[in-house]
Amino acid sequence: MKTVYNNILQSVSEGKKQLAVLIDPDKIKLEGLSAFMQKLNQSVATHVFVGGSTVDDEATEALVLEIKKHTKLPIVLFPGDVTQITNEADTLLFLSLISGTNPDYLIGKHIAAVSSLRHSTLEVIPTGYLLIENGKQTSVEKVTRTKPLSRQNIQQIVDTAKAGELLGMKLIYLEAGSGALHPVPIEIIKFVSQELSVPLIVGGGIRSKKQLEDAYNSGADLVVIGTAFENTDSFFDNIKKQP
Ligand code: 1GP
Repeated sequence: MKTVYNNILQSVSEGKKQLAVLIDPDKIKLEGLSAFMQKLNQSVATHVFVGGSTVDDEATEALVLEIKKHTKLPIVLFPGDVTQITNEADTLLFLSLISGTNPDYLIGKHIAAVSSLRHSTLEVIPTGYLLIENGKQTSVEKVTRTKPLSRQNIQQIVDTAKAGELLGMKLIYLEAGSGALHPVPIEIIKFVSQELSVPLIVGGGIRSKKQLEDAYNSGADLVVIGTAFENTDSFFDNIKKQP
């Protein structure tokens, strides 16, 4: 069902903040998935994102099939590469890395994806993806061979995000990078969210409830968290559904 985007818009209009738990097929062990998903279902998470920078070809589909057995939450592909596209998910973030100038990540990979998407039932959401400097080099930077935008140059970040919206992108994603030392600064989230009329996703390096709330209070509509769950699932204690 192609409703994930409309549901995001609906939540934004109702002032409901959204949370995606990112599962990287390279990092999760399928044996532990059932217990992990049980905690996820008891949390306020609204989406499951699946993806990683470097993933074996078949791993994404196998993981999505397994996740589906455990949750009714929408499964959204957040792919590092074309090989991670699978019809088994609900939705695909069709990412354009607009903070960089590598043509592969602006149009090349998209063309390569068309043969998988032409007859697909996936909901495809064009998404402007901006990598923001976080204090260390991240996998996205290495894999895409692009430089992140400087945290100091807020206007450039705002203009890049707005350019994405004007190009027709339906979501803008501010990314500090998985395992970032510092999440995207709140000033950047504030200025970007004030400029946009499409929903704003923020992720990378968020490891505490305070950082999560800071991102929401600054204007993030949907926050993505992955690494905080990887070594321990105790982070779920911070985001339990209230009875
Ligand atoms: C990475 O934004 C996501 O693409 C989540 O980052 O793994 O640091 O939570 P973390």
